[in-house]
Amino acid sequence: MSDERYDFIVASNRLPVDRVIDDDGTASWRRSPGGLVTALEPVMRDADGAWVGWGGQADLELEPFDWDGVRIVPIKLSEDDLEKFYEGFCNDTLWPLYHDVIAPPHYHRVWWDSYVSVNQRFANAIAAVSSQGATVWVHDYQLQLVPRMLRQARPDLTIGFFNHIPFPAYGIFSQLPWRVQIIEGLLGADVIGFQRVADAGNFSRAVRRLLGYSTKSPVIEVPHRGAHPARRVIARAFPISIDVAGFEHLARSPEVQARARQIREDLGNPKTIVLGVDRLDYTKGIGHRLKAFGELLAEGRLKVEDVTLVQVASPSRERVETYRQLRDEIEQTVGRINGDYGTISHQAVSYLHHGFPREEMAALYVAADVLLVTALRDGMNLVAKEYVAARFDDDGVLVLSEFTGASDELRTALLINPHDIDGVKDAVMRAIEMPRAERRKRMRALRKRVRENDVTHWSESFLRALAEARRRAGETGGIDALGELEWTVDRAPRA
Ligand code: GDG
Repeated sequence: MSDERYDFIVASNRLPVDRVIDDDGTASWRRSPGGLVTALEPVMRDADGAWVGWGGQADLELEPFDWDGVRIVPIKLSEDDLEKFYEGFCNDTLWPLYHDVIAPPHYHRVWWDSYVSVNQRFANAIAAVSSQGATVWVHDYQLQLVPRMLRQARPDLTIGFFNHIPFPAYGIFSQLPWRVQIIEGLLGADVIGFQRVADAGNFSRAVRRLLGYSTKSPVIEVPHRGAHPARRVIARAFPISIDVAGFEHLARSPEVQARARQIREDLGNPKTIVLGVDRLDYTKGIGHRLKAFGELLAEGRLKVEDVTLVQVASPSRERVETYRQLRDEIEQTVGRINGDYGTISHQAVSYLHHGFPREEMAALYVAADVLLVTALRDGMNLVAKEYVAARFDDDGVLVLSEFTGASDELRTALLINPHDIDGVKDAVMRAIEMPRAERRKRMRALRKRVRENDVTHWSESFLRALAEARRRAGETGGIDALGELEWTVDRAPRA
């Protein structure tokens, strides 16, 4: 590895680029879709940044390289790491635990050992590329031990952590056999960001209960221990968002508009298109949504000629058994509904189990009269925000689960409790029958809210809090780098 050092480092389980093999067999890198890349790209370029993460293929050993002005530092994960760290501890222990045990979490000590060793690998790689006094931003539940490991190796660094998924209430979190290690791992950061105020509250409570530290929102006092001086850690909400202007721009394009018209035609010109877009994940409540829709058809409140439910269920974590079972259940339900209510010319549910380009997603949002989000627990839910961003015509109705982080902001959506199937059915009917004036009023309020907090605003506020934390800590190392970063953030274009 070269000895180049960087002032700003982002670490996430996946790199912001995907490795693609062209027809002639040569490998190249393509920007992966996703808001995080968009949010951090300007900051990364201006602040001389590096991104540390896994390249998406097992056993791939690659040297760091430059990609579009960003230094990419690939971390190798073996087949064994994937099985124990990624599919095991991340996706079958932490994911269900942090989503209110909707599915049972599995606790295996060998998975935990792998989690520790992969986190250490990330921490070592970050430490190796960080210049003196650099700022490091670590992302998500796969890397919760990194902040502490990094602080031990490099006390000169300023460390931020953002949790993209919920942080559960103490009664649930306390199941985790390694709960103290996780809390201590996170407390290595200067600023810990969560999606919702409630998530930050749950974290602070876990700190009080498990470690007895005093907390006064948003400050957690970490006492002096051994060679480590007392510190203050900030834990608070920074609700993530999307590239609002970019999404609206896409939705306005003539191609996307034409495609939206085509989609409606291809579906047999129903009066109403109801849309669901989710990774095929048990947290998204796809089964609850289908149940409500099926009952509305069974009761004759909806007619298959009038309404189509388009459900995009993008493939996810297909090597994890719970996800395989979920797919079978969902597809059986879809088959049953279509068998019972479909006609030769009209399908009740148009079910799509594949990923689509962003343009197609935008066209679906433009075509959909109602977007149905029934997540049983969701850190934020960006799909809801994308739908709002795409509706520059101030039309369309958002039906939104109150168990999403987005529901804290998007108060003029039709808010639902997805466990209350009758309530979901009534909300769907209300959305379908809503007069144009009410649709416009609600959508305008939603759009105002989403525009106020776009993804640039999100990353700026997090990095500002991090810079502030460093200033307060009174550290001397890296002050110059900090000044530069702040300047960059202030200058970052607003969408
Ligand atoms: C986690 C948290 C939090 C989906 N299918 C396709 C596609 N997508 C895009 C959507 C959206 C994104 O994926 C999904 O984001 P969500 O927020 O809805 O959900 P998670 O994947 O579970 O994300 C979540 C998020 O992190 C950010 O912090 O909000 O709570 O669970 O952007 O549009 N995009 C394309 N084709 C698809 O088929 N191009």
